Amino acid sequence: MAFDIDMIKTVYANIAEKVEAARKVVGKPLTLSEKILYSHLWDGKATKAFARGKDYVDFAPDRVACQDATAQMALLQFMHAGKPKVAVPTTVHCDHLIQAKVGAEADLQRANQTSNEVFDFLESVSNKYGIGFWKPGAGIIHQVVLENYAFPGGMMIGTDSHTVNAGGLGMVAIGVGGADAVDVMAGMAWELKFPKLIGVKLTGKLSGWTAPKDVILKVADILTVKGGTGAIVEYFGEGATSMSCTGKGTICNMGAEVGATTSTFGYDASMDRYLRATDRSDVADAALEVKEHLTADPEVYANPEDYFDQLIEIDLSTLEPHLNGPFTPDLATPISKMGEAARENDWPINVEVGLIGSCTNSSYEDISRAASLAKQVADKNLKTKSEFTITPGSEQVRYTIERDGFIDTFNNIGATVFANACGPCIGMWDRYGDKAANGPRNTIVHSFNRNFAKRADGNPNTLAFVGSPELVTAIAIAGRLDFNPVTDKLINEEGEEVMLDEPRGYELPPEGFDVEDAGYIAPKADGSDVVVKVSPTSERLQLLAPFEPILPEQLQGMKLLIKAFGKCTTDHISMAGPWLRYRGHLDNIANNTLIGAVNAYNKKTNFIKNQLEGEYGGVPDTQRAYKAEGIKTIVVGDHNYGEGSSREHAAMQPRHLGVAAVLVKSFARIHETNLKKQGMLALTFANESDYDLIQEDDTFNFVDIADFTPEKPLTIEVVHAEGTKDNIIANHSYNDAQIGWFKEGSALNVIKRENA
Ligand code: MIC
Ligand code: SF4
Repeated sequence: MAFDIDMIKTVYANIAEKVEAARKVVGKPLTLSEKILYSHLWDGKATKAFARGKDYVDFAPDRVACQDATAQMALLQFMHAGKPKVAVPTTVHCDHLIQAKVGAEADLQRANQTSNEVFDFLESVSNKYGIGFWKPGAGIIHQVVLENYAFPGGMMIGTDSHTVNAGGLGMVAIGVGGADAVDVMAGMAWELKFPKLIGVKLTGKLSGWTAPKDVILKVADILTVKGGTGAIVEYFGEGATSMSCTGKGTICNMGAEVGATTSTFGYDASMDRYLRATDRSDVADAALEVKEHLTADPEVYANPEDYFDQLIEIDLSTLEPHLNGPFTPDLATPISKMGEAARENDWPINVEVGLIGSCTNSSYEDISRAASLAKQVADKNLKTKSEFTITPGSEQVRYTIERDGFIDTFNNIGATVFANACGPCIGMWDRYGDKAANGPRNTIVHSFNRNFAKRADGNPNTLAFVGSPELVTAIAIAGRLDFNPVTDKLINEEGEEVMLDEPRGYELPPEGFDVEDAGYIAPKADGSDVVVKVSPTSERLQLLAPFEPILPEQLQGMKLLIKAFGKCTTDHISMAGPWLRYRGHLDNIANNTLIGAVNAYNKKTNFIKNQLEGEYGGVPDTQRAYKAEGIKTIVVGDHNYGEGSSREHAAMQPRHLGVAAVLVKSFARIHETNLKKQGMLALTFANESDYDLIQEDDTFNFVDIADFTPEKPLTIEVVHAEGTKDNIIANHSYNDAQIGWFKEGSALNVIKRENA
């Protein structure tokens, strides 16, 4: 039986009426995305149509999920909300804090020792506030959510950007910062700008070496890392319905890499099969009864150009396997062109490690198809040239693939099976000990989703390419980046030329899924007597103190902290890997603030001018020096600033250290909201080229901040060292409520006051 089946049944009981009301106000047939959005309005049935990309709307999501690295900050904030229990079903998943080193068992044991304090904290907070707890080793949040909680037509939020994975089961699932999760857990409305809609029509059918992963690698090529910003991507067509539910999950998962708010697919038979295979026939039966509301109206998919803001068409029958990278997930190369591209760009051809699994690609289908290749190594007398690792997405998947012999098959090619956790995907891969920073230039291929510099192993000289698990396995066998399994032969141990047969697998386990201990711990019905312990001397956890409002007079005479050059993702602003250990301790983690950002004036990282002394130093130290003098600062950046993770640390750390404003060419959605929630100014250049006016010794005055109003740009007077001045116009997207967060110091301060 499914978790929270009553909640799901209530959603379905009201859906017909809500969709009908929406159709009336919108005045035309509806996309699936609109049906889900309009049936989750905080105010009940729709009474007016919303302008896409413009109107802020209050929603009522059905559930919340948090992972360990972000849950700490989310729950530390929730503890201030003054509520005895979470208002909607919520879960916490321990997955990010487990380092991959030798293999599942030993790594898990080590994590349980080193992060014991944090896991205990999360378990006790969960127990107190009625939150379901998935212990370390249970699996990666998004895989566990897909297997247990996602349901067609539902809406959820999660404190991780890949929450969008649940779109594979026809949800609108959105990644948010912890402060947004607090709103929903506290029983309040959750606000989102009504998204634009991008339609992706999939014609043809996948076959041979091409996998669902290649669809999203291609979409990333088309849309780039910011092309989906502010939009929901809705997939449809025969190529969509002929694909597995978990394959759809992969596509939705990596929608985060194009900046999309989320991605989704209409309900179809693959979802029915997946729900039943994961022991949720009750949800499948209930969904069947309302199935016309769980996909778009037929007119929409017949004439998509009339309903979507942008339309993309991909023919799966001609789609080639791709590898995207290095250093950015949208640099797509079809495998047939990889040899040429690698030579042109001087990418090392030799592949050192192939890594499969992660939240993106560890379905039974993925693993069984990859195993069918691994099996050929022995059958064809080959030798695997690269190292090979697997990180299963959940204990249920791991248990089942072990039972079915796939782990043995991988072991036969010398694989290492890591714990069911994020591990190498988030820099929790101890590949070089303490030598990562100066590691050798090398190439790896993986089936994860992100490949920013240092992301996997902390080595800035590792070039990571993203591909399907099948392609990664084939490349690991060949040991070469330019190996095209569709056309190329390998030489086996007998000196004979052999080709790999196309991968084959099973959509779902023929014998069904199985697991002994899935790793779930239910909370107490009444947790009021549970005491949450945080030691005042802990270096891992620190209770939060409310932020003081930033006053208009503090926004005069501000200094430039850093003008960031080029890509500045949340990994650059608040690095993961070794720093994950401080995710519950704001002051300690603040010591990594912006250390990955490139200083536009000298192209160095973590080396900026301290305007008080005239000396150069690290970003956190310099910022702490300004803070000691009571001087507020501003961070300047390029396009898509804050791309990547949902981690609100990237906003809270600068806030804690005294940064008051961030002025950039454009923002990634989650990060912009995170800055607003923490009571900061998130601004964009009205005129992008004004970025070039900013100089290293500048002082900033927010001349009209007293008149901070929606829709009205702010003027910043920039005073250069030699005394000349420029006036810069800064746009913002704050509405009245968000200006209220700024004025009161943070969104949490507002909640606290309202609940007092
Ligand atoms: C990621 O993939 O970058 C993460 C780690 O899962 C993050 C969350 C985090 O920083 O804790 C995300 O994607 O939101
Ligand atoms: Fe974990 Fe990587 Fe998935 Fe993020 S993308 S949840 S780090 S496996």
